[in-house]
This record gives sequence, structure tokens and C-alpha cells, in this order.
Amino acid sequence: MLIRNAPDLKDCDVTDEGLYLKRRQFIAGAAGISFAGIGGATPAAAAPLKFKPNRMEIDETKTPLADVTGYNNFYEFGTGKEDPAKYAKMMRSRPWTLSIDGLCERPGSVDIDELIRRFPLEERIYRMRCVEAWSMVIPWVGLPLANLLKSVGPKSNAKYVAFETLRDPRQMPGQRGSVIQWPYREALRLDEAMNPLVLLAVGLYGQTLPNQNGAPIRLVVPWKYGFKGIKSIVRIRLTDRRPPTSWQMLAPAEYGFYGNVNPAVDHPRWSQAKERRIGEFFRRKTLPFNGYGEQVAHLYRGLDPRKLY
Ligand SMILES: Nc1nc2c(c(=O)[nH]1)N[C@H]1C(S)=C(S)[C@@H](COP(=O)(O)O)O[C@H]1N2
Ligand SMILES: [Mo]
Repeated sequence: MLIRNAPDLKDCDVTDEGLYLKRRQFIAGAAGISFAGIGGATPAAAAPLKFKPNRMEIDETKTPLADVTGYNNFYEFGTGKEDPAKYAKMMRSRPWTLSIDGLCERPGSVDIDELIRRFPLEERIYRMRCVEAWSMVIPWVGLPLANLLKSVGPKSNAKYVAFETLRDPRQMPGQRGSVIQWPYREALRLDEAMNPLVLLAVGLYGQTLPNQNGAPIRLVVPWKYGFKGIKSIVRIRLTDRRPPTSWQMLAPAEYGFYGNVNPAVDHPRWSQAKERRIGEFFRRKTLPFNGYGEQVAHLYRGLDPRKLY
């Protein structure tokens, strides 16, 4: 793989002039929010991020920061929900290099802080739904994945985008076992990946992403089950073949490639009709595409909805 210097990925590759001006204005008005009052839940090193304020208000209470950072799935640090909060501090999330390669005009690699400086960040408050039937509402900070992909110039034969998590058993004790064939892998169809809802998150609640939530950079795809949201990404690859994905490799009868939230299609071992919103007592009805159908249903026209999980 050819590794080039960070300057290969240019913000000007992704913006026309008008957009650029608007972004300048957004940046000028953006404010980093400080959460000093909340206490131990954010790591000491977390710095406020500059971002464009949220444009998609949702009328639902945000999940408390302590739950967002204390109840996680991150098998690299154990299979228990409290393991990531305990052990993810073993991972060094700085310095960190993200590589992009495969079917694109400008493959390369970039330092994570350079990436954060180069691409305007936005806040998005998203409903998140785990395949295990719990859900949260999380204020993410990140860059639209489409902006990064456009900057490397996908070739016309690129059809899929594949993602890989760091593989380093010294930093990730869960990788000393083999629940999953490491590294954790995920993928999207290129047109799904280009949808403006998809974020590469680098923060939450206005702060740098905590390790247990996938620092320094993780995928957020709010209309899909949580397992699609791969954490601590080191490599993004454009390809013409559908890439293998971790949960499909592990249990193909239980997890599909698409992983679209669908209350009408049960997991073979449990119902997906309802969910437990973390922090609430009564269960809620799960919405098709997790409530984002208006923005994404068109991506799946002509496909059998039962095959979209
Ligand atoms: N590398 C990696 N990414 C991962 C996982 C994982 O085990 N390893 N778990 C996934 C699952 S099943 C869920 S529900 C979400 C949870 O994200 P959160 O802990 O930030 O809420 O991360 C996803 N990304
Ligand atoms: Mo999940």
C-alpha cells in the first residue's frame, strides 16, 4: 500500500466556493462546549472541539453522558457492557493515523488531528439502536463521511467502502481471545456511505471521543443497528466487491450485511419490535430505519426488505 503524506487529502477537494464561505461562517460561530461540571465521565485529556451546531433537533431526551460512556459494546475490551469503560484506557488514541486506499484517485494517510483541522465538524443528535434491543440518543460531533470520500476521489468502479479497527492485542486485551476474527471489520455500499446522515464521529457531548466510544474516530450510521458503527478505525478501503463484515463472518444466520433497523424482522433469537431506551422504564416501539426512513428508504428500493437486516 502506498502511504503518502497528509497534504494529499485537501479540504478544497471537497468544497465549492459557496460552501466554503458558509463553512467559514459556521466555524466563526461555532462554540466548543465544556463539560467540566460533569466530573469523571470524560477523560482528563478531552479537549473541547469546534463544530457547527446541530441542525436536526430531535424531540427526545439525550441519554446521560454517564450512560453513553459507561454502557458500551467494544469487544476489543471484553464482552461485558462495563468492560470498555474499565479497560479502554489501555488504548493510545493519539497519535493516530487513518489510511484510505483501494479504488480512489488519491489514496493516502492522515494524522487524526490534521483530519480534524481540515474538515469542518458538525454536531448531530442521533437516535442509536443496538441489535440487542436497547437504544440511546447521543449528541455526536464529527465530519460527514461523504466529505472525506469525495476528497480522495472514488473511482467509478468503487461500489463498497470497507472499514477496519486497530488490531493490537497489547492495547486491546479482548483481542487475545478470538470471539471475533480481528480486526473488527465493517462495510457500507458506496451510495449508503455517501448519504449525508453518515458521520465519522470524533467527539460526543462536545468533547473529544472517549476511548470506550471508539476514539479517536468511529462510524455512526443512525438507521442501522449499532454493530455497523465500527470504532477506532485505522483503515478505510474502497472496493468493487462486497467486503466481509465481522458479525456476518461470526454468525451469518443472525447478522446480515445491511443491518438496517427493522421492527418487522426479528433477530432469530429475539424480537426487534421494541427497544429499551437506556434510562427509561417502559419500552418504546422501534421505528423502521430507526426513524430515518425519509432520508434513506430510497437507497433500498427494489430490494427485499427482509434481506435488509
Ligand atoms: N471495533 C468495534 N466496533 C464496534 C463494536 C465492537 O465490539 N468493536 N461494537 C458495536 C456495537 S454492537 C455497538 S451497539 C456500538 C456501540 O457503540 P457505543 O458503545 O459508543 O454506544 O459499537 C459498535 N462498534
Ligand atoms: Mo450492538
